[in-house]
Amino acid sequence: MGPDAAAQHADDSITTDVGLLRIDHVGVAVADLDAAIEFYARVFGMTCVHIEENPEQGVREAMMRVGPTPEGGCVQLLAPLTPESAIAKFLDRSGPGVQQVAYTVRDVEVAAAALRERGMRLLYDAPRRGTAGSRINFVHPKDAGGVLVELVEPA
Ligand code: V0V
Repeated sequence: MGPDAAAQHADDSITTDVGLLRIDHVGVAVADLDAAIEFYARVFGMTCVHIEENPEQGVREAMMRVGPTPEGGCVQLLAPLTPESAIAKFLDRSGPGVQQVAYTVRDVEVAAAALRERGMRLLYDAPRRGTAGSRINFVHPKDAGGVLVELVEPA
């Protein structure tokens, strides 16, 4: 058994599959949403397929489709709605750039429980509302190698 397999078998009590299906989107913090939409369309040829305000998350966001079909995935542009929002804080600390990596999951509650079982801190006790009626939760970046990981169960 190689080191990877050994690590996998280190705790036989962990049995629940996290249920990742694919990369849902990569989230990028921006100061000006309209300017960022124009930039990603003009420079990379991406198409804006959805714009939404999410007051609970403190964001105005745009989904930019990569490539001609939905299988290409999306970049999510995230602009702060208020100075207290997570995105405003991120911009103050790090400037514009990648703020999160989001995975589509079969069931966000199952995924969260499976990750808690593996010692990860989930930010919410229960899923909250994300883009287009999805249900979302996050793994704290300090538990995931410095990456804010979002779990997305589509509507
Ligand atoms: C903070 N840190 C990060 C980070 N944010 N590291 C990597 N990526 C990030 N995005 C680091 C930071 O540099 C500090 O490192 C440490 O974490 C501070 O931890 P903290 O005091 O808990 O930090 P806060 O108060 O800045 O909060 C960070 C968290 C917050 C992740 C807890 O941003 C949050 O609640 N995020 C989840 C909600 C969210 O991001 N909403 C916007 C997207 P040092 O200095 O200690 O080393 S909304 C969305 O995605 C939607 C609607 C959707 O997809 O549908």
